[in-house]
Amino acid sequence: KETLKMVEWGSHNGFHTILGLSNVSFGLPERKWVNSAFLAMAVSRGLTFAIANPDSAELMSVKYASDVLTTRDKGCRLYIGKFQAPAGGASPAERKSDKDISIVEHVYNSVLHGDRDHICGHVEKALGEGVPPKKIIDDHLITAINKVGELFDRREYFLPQLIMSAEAMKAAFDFLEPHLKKDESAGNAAKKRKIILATVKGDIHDIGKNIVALMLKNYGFEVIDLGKDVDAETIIQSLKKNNACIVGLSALMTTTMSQMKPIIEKCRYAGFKKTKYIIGGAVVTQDYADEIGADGYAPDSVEAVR
Ligand code: B1M
Repeated sequence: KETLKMVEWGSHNGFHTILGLSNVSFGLPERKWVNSAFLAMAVSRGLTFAIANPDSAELMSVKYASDVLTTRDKGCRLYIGKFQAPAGGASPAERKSDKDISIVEHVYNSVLHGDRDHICGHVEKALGEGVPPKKIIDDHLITAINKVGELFDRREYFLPQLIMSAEAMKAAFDFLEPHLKKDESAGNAAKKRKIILATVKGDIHDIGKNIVALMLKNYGFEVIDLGKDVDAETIIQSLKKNNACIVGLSALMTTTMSQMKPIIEKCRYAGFKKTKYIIGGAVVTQDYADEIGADGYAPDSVEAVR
């Protein structure tokens, strides 16, 4: 208890602490369990270093798990690296050396490995080499996030990796947005048409919806993006305020696509009967759009513009 108090005092007062663990279990059988418990308790009080046996699997497992819980292991990279099944599709061993791959492969890999810090540099270089922004999105960013989805499906990737890949993807989109706007040649027909976009209530997937927004803007639509997890009331308020002629809804999950029907019904009930309602998202189909009385369905962003 006194030792733990001291560790806590050190961490609150700006000192690093180092602790030999094993005396605590002296004279006991199966000492590794007591040592591991003591390590976890000390880490929770802010211990910096431990003198411990790195060959003890139990102790090292506690160390990896504690580093997750204290956020020393950002994005759980080390924890997942340690415990992920060796078949992991993107394990470091399978990676080609950095110098052997093209710039667009770097872009792809940055999404695959959730590398938010370097993706924009790679995207910038790819643009510099003349790769069109739309091609970077379609052929490299989207294919990469789909690969991430596949690995997640196979339980070779885990939620933190999904999140980091999504964040890398977002950084790349934000970077590409002004470049896409330069492509505006085809966009005049739609100029000044307003469209409200939203991912439906209960659903926080917004990568696809953001791509659709980007593409619509590129083609001259004025996009009012209400974001994700959006309820019918928010959409109705936005319709009242903005007089948009189209509402676009996105849903990525079987559990949330059912939100689309009541949202459309509520908007119509609120008086927006002439408004067109279009829907999309990986789980949505033309049949479903017909079934819920949507005016349109688009499987991808290009079709959404059309
Ligand atoms: Co999640 N997730 N996720 N996820 N995620 C899926 C969708 C899932 C299929 C993965 C899986 O389990 N196999 C699964 C849903 C299963 C189902 O219902 N069928 C799933 C799950 C279960 C979950 C959680 C519940 C996981 C959990 O917590 N246990 C949780 C959900 C939380 C919630 O929403 N309440 C969750 C969370 C997340 C992250 C936060 C980690 C992250 C999202 C980050 C973000 O979006 N900011 C994430 C991701 C990245 C995925 C996958 C891997 C990729 C989705 C994606 O961005 N695809 C996905 C697996 C997969 O798809 N293989 C998965 C790329 C994107 C470009 O495609 O969105 O389809 P898409 O958009 C396309 C078209 O569909 C179309 O155009 C776009 C461009 O071509 N389109 C429209 C889209 N919207 C449109 C609207 C239109 C027109 C066209 O008109 C308006």
